[in-house]
Amino acid sequence: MSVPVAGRAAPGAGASTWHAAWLPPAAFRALGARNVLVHGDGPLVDTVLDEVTQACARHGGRVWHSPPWDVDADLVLASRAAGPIANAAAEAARLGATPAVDGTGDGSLGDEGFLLARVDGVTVVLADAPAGLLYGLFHVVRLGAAAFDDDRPARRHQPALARRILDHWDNVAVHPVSGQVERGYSGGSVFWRDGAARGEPDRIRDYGRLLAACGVNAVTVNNVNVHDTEARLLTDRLDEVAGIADVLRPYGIRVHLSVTFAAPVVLGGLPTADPLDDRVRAWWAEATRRVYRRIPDFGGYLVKADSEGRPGPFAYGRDHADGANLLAGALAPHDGVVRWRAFVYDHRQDWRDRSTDRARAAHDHFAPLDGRFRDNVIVQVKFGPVDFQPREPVSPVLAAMPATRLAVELQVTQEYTGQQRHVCHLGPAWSEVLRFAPWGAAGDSIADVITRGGLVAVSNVGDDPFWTGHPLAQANLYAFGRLAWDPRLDPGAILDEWIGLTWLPVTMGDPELVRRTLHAIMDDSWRTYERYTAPLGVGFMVRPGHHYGPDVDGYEYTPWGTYHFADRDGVGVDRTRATGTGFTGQYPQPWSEVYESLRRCPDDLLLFFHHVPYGHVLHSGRTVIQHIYDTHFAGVEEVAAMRERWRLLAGAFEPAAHQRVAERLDEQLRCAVEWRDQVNTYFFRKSGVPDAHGRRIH
Ligand code: GCW
Repeated sequence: MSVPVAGRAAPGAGASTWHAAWLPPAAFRALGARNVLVHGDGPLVDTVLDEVTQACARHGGRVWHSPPWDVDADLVLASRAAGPIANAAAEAARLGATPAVDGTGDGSLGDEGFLLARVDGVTVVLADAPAGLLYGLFHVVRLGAAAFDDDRPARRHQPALARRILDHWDNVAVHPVSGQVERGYSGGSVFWRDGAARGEPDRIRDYGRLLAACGVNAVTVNNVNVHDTEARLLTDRLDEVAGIADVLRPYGIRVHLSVTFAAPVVLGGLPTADPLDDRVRAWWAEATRRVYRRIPDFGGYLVKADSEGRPGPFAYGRDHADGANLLAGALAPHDGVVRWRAFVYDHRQDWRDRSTDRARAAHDHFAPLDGRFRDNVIVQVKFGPVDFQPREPVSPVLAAMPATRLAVELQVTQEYTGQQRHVCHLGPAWSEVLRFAPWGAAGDSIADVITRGGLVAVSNVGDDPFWTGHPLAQANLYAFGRLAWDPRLDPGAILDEWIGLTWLPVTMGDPELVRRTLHAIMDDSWRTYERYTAPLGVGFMVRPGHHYGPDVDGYEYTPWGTYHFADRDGVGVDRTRATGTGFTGQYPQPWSEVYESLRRCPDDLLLFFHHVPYGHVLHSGRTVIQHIYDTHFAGVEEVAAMRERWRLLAGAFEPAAHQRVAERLDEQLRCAVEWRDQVNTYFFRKSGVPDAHGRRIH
């Protein structure tokens, strides 16, 4: 039987109500059955030691931390700073592995890196800093028995990005519109409930542990829409933030806070929040000093300003650089950063005005400011120019600010990708973004662009027993962490890791069948979702407000700037320089030309960039209208097939997990049918063009 083991995942404690996700005790079997020597000291090394101790207690191995080391170790986890090990074989292994560190790069493993080597029958993990040892430990867990293969070559592992951050859109107080977690589909918040900190450190600790095991090293504990209660986390409610920081620290995770730009007014009683006002500057400096006094390793602030009604520098005639630099100045003495979101656009647009283009907004606002931001400002850019749609081009802002630290923001919470009721495995989508080369194949990729800023995502976690509502949505969280650690990883291989860690063969049965089935359901599920929703990159067509399910014209005549412009002749948004909004001009070559050209524009983004007649022939050889019909029929069939596949696994899992996914697949199919019928009917009625295959359209 293959089971994601229920029960408390963290070492030591008894059973609880949430699942172990990708760290069930059985995942530690290979490591826990061995003799393990841990060499080094400090809080994170203690975490390593705890983990190993629990694993060995469970699986029959033994652990040593201090002399006498009368052991033939199978695994040595050693901090290099701790010096020689007074055990001949372990020391020989340590020394044997060392040249592989010294021989490459700058001879250092950095703050978070580690070396994994196999020397004379001993597996060795070396690190220069305790966090590296922790990541090395989790890598050994990930490898399982393979970590002990004699032919394993020595390999250094270092994260490509130093900042790997999850933002929680969690409210402290339940908000009348957005609830406890804005765009949350996994129950309540793991941090807050009904206006107060939940005070459940076990669960937060388990969360931190899961995050560390996939590489995440920072968490923002409250929503970017900072309401009145949440604003006070910065001042008189700072203890609650510190409490969370204390619990996450042993897993190498730093805490960040979303703050309101109006804080000096709403919290400090000043008459202004003008970034150039000395009183305002002094207020932020003092507030920040207090934060660091209480949380010395505090990560920094996250700000949504002049966006969707949030306060910002515009009210004082200042720009985003003035605003961001104000907070950066307060944070700089403490080595903190401010992440300033580039998600700025006019949400009170007139739909009649074809010249305003929401896609242009971030670049229009931010590109001219390149070079003006202080060093500890990170401009955080949503991956696409509009808003986390299933398919968007990569934001041109990412190619327009070479003198600014940039981070990409992804959305793990599935606001626009099925709200964790639909299987939509996003690893492949994110991988495309990270590999995108804005200056052409020979130039840097997005992963290179964000080296100094990092990768950020909106978390999909809540207090749901499966953490993510849909048990298979855990894979998105895992994939985010792994891609942030190494953006070149293959998303299929990441999914395979997650499957191997999470769905463990516990007694009997056919783990390979489970693995194959999960791949068959998940690998292409993002494209399946795309097929039955808005076509060819045009986006939205979701129900306004909650954003679930189809409503083709739901946003068409609204102020939000998310239109498709379908009429009887054609569909799509003309964003060309020649005849449209000029958005294509925000890209460098070659994309500026590729997107501008009707002939060269990739099919999957055609309607994002061009308004075309229904009879326009795609590269695929099909007309746009026939593509719409075909993909919508195909998408539904694919979901039906997913559901069948899952059904075949009944009995292979703990019933609760199987049932939860089964119910959601029922809903996904219902919803996909709804999408298919509304979209196909809408375009049939608009265009009058029948389906070439005569299928039923209403
Ligand atoms: O997509 C929109 C969401 C809002 C969110 C906003 C943002 C937190 O619908 O709920 O607000 O993006 O990213 O700020």
